Amino acid sequence: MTIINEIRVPDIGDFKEIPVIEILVKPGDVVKAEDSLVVLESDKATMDVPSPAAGTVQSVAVKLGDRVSQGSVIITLAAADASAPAVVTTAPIPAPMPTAAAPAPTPTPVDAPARIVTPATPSPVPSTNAANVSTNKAHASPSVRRFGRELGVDISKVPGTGLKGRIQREDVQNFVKGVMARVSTAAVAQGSAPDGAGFNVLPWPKIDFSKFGPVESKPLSRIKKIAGANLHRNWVMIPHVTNHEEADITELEAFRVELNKEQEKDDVKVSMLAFLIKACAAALKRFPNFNASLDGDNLVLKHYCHIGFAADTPNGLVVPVIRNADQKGVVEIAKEIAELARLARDGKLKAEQMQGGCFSISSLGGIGGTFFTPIINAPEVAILGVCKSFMKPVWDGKAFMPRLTLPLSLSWDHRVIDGAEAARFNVYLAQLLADMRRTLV
Ligand code: CAO
Repeated sequence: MTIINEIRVPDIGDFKEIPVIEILVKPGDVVKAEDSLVVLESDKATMDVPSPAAGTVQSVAVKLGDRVSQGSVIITLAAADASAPAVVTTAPIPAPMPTAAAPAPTPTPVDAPARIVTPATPSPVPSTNAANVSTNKAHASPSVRRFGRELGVDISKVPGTGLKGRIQREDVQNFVKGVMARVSTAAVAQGSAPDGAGFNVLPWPKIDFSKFGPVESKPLSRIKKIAGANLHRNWVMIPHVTNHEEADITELEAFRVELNKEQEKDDVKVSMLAFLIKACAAALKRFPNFNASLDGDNLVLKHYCHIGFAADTPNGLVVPVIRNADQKGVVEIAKEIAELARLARDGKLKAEQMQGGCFSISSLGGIGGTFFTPIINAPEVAILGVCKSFMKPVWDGKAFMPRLTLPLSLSWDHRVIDGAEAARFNVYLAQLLADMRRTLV
C-alpha cells in the first residue's frame, strides 16, 4: 500500500509567514531523504527544507512567493518506505542568526536537517580553483552549493541572477560554461591553441579613469551582458564580410504611403521594415545557402523561413522573430513587428519569440547613417543592415532624376557563402525592393 505523507514546514524558530523563494521539486520527482524541497527566505537568512523521507512527490502545495510558517504543508509524498508515518514534519531548522556561518565546503552531512546561509553580494570575478573553494558569503541554497561543490566551483564567485542576487543552479552552470570558454580563449591568446590559432594579443588595459576626471561605474544590464557575450563570440569566430548595395525604393515608398492611407482606419502602419522582411524571405528562397546553419562539416538547409529583426529597447538589443515570413503579407508582418517591438520594449518577449530565426535584419533607418557592418546572429549565416533612405540624383540617359535610395549592408559568413553569391543576393534583393512584383515570380 502506498502511504501519502504530508511534508510540512518544520520548526523554524521565531519566523512566521516567510516567503518561498525556490521550489526544487515537481510532481513525479523521486526524492531521497535529505533532498531539498523548497527554500525559504527571511530577512536574515535562507533555509532549505529537506525531505524527511524518500519517496515520489505527489503534489506541491506551495508556489513561489507563498508565505509559510511552521506546520504549513509543502508537498505530499508517496513514501518509498511503507512504514513511514502518515503525517511528517521535517526536523527543526536551527534559528538563524544574523552572523550565522555558512556551511563548510565539505559535503553536507546527511543528518543535518536544514542549513542556514547568510546573504551576501557575490563577486563577479570567475574562478574554478577547486583548491580555493569558499562558500562563506554566497547567497545560494544548500542544494546549489552542493551542486557547485560537485563541480569544484567557488560559489562565492558566481554572479546570482535570482531574487536579490540569489545564485541559482543555472548560474553555476553558466559560470562553468563561461570559465571553460575563457580557458580556451586564453589558450588561443597564449599561443597554446593548435598551430596558427594564437592571437597573441596584449592583455586588456586596466586604467583608473578617475585620474583624468570624475567617473561613475554602472553595471551592464542583463540583456547587454548576454548579447555582448554572443556578439563577441560571433565576431571572433565567424569570418565576416560585408557587401554594400543601394536599392531604388522610389516606387515602393510611394506604394507604402498609399497603403498606409488605406490602412489608417485599421490603425496599422506598414513600415519599410515589413517590406524588407518580405523581400528577404523571397531572396532566401532564391539563395538557400543564406537560409542555413553550419553543423560541423554539414550545412543545415532550412525549409522554413523565420526572420528576426533587431529591436532597440531601454535595456539593450533583442531580436524577435517573425515566423513563416514567406507565407505572410506585408500588412500581417507589419502588425507582428509592432506587437513584437512593443513586447520587446516592455521586456515581455518570451524566449520562444526570439528563437528559430533563419536570417536577421538590423534596421537603423528610423535613426540615420549610411552603411554599417552588422554582426551575424549565429547560428545564422547572414544579416542585413539597413540605413536611412536618401534622395540621390540618378542619370537616366537624358537627365539626373531624383531617386529614393535605401542603403543595404549584408554581412555573411565566408565559410558558407562566397563573395559572388553574396553580391548576387544583394543585387537580387535590391531588384525586389525596386519592384516588389518580383516577389510573386
Ligand atoms: N529610411 C528612412 N526612414 C525610415 C527607414 C528607412 N530605412 N526605416 C524607418 N524609417 C522611418 C519610419 O518610416 C518612421 O517614420 P515616421 O515616424 O515618419 O512614420 C520612423 O523612421 C521610425 O521608424 P521605426 O524605426 O520606429 O520603425 P520600424 O518599423 O522601421 O522599426 C524597430 C521598428 C523595432 C526595428 C525599430 O524601432 C528599432 O528598434 N530599430 C533599431 C534597431 C537596432 O538597434 N539595430 C542595431 C542592431 S546592432 O546593435
